[in-house]
Amino acid sequence: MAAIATQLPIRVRLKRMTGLLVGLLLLQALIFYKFRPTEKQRYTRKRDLTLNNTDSRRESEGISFLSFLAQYPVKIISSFYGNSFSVNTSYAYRMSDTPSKVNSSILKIKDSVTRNAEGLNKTCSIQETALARRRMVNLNPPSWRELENKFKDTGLLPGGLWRPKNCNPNVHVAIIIPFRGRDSQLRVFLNNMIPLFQKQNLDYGIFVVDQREGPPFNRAMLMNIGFMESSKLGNYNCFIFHDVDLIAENEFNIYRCAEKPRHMSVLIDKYNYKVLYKDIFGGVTALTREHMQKVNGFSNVYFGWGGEDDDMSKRIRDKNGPGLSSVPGEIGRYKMIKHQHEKSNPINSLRWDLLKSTLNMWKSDGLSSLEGRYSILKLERRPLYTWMYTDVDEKAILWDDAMAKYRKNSWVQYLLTLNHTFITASPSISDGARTIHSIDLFVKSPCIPKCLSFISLCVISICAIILTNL
Ligand code: UDH
Ligand code: MN
Repeated sequence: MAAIATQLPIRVRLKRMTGLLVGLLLLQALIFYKFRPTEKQRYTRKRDLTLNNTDSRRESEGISFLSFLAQYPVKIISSFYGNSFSVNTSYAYRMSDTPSKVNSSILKIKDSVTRNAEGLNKTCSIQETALARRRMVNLNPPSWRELENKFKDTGLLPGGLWRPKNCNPNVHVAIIIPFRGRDSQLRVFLNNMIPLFQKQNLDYGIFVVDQREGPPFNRAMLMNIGFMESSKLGNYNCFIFHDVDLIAENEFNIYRCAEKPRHMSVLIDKYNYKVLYKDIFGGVTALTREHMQKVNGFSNVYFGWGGEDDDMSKRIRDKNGPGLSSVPGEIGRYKMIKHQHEKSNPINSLRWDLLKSTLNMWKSDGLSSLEGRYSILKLERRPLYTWMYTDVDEKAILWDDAMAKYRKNSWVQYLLTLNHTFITASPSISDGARTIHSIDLFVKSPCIPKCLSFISLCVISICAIILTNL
């Protein structure tokens, strides 16, 4: 075969090879599509879990089942007391592998700024002549060492808190940054924004709410968490929710709250300094404690990109809501640090449906449904900001009754089975004296799709090597 092939002109051989390679790739795509793993196959089944129960009365109450499950590292998020599990049903469980909560009250620090006599009586004001309408922004990220050196003599307190010395502020501003894996953007943000906050004579603290890896990013819930947790650390009365990649260009954009919730990032360079749509409320927004309480904060159910800001816009514009205001465009000018779209923040395909329910759901979804659905894994007073490392319990949020109508949605299903374990209880066999339940515990096995693509790539490469030798 090889001998015949070498006699063929090179052009014919190349043509033949490309044809075959394309054919093989198509075949691979076909095989991949045909044999793609089903949801069940993506899980490894643990067969050792069989429950032989002899106490059928307790069994029917579900008690033995629960105590049996207690041996395993799973946390039950749906109870099924009373409702026997003798039918084929799937329940979602979450591994309870999160470290214990941090007691944030021990980290509370006192106001350690000593003001002079004059400062004690004077309320803080802003020296407008010092402000620039077009400031120079520097989008190159400095190192952490450079940053800490730059600000070390500005009177920052641990955790990045700062207060003016010569006056008595009546507004206490918490800057809340929803965050995950954008270290260099955070450095650019601090480098540009700390000088602005200090120039504006703000009494402020910066809180970076960092979502632990796992479920898709949940920007709005992180902002709720920042609101709750920063309130435990200081008496903040104005909350500015701030994307880490937005840098203010006009120093007259004062970081204070207004009578109505305020949209601050009105014109962004990425969108050619155009307002994207009416009533937009994303990017940088300022709300007082009262505003937040009145609308029950942000929604917690928006995992992935999109929708959460429009949900808040609807909450505040509701007929009994506090209303929406925005700074004039010329003042609300921002640069967005260039970035890619993260895989861990996929577009939320459920967002349009969720937005239709905002006005029915807001009372039960928000600050009032936050408790017990997140944990603060670490809380650190870093030199330039307070770091809140947070774990969001997506199963607990999505298993809420209010979300029941969306349970069949593929996005919700994906989130509920993500990286976690679920259990199938198969029909029980009862011989009168004892009931046998066979319970399958499925643990996600990420290997199957990966192995498949690896194997098919190997096959393609081997074929290609053989073909080039034809
Ligand atoms: N974020 C992270 N890590 C992530 C994803 C998001 O820290 O992996 C934070 C970060 O603060 C970021 C913010 O969430 O600035 C918003 O995410 P994004 O920068 O990916 O969003 P994008 O720039 O959207 O695409 C800006 C809003 C545009 C229009 C509003 C439509 N409703
Ligand atoms: Mn962005």
